[in-house]
Amino acid sequence: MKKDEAIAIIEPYLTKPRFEHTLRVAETAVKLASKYDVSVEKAELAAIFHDYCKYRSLEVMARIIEASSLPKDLLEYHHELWHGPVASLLIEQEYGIEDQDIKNAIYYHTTGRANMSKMEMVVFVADYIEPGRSFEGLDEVREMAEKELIRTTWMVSRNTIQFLMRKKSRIYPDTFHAYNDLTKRLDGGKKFEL
Ligand code: DGI
Ligand code: FE
Ligand code: FE
Repeated sequence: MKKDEAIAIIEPYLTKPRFEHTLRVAETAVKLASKYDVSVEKAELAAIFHDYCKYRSLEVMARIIEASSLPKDLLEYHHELWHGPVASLLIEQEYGIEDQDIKNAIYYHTTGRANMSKMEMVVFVADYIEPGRSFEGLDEVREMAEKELIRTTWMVSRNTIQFLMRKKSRIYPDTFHAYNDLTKRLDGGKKFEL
């Protein structure tokens, strides 16, 4: 699918600020993809669709999760976690997008997971650092994004968990799996770190 076609598909489903966020995530993902040597076209398409289901009704998303192969434990966690997995399913059903790299980048863009691919990291990081964002500690993450993809992804994962814990939110297992796995990849798999 061409970029312009994808943009025309998602626009009616999003608010204006969310649409603009999406375009900035796509631009950021393109830059990261070319820097870190993953397919620019796939990263761009994944970014364009990453929040495709952000504003679907909770009832409809819950029904899709129940009726599909998506993990049912999603329903026990915040509905904010549903839009990525649901979008990865719907883009295949509705537009025939079968590419697993694209689908995984969309699926895991909110939580991350263990063993993230470079494509998954590119979209996960782009969503966090796009120029419209203003999180605490973002300058440090943006600087790192110029240098090291795994360390950058680790910072995003750590910051997200810290933010969620401060809010006393429940944290989905994949969110922790991402952090643990990235920590291991950074420290070379040392076994006895506290
Ligand atoms: O869709 P966006 O707003 O662009 O960004 P997103 O899909 O990365 O994240 C949506 C929200 O989900 C964000 O506030 C962080 C939150 N989140 C990420 N992991 C978890 C989580 N919320 C809960 N409750 N549990 C998680 O594990
Ligand atoms: Fe999202
Ligand atoms: Fe987003």
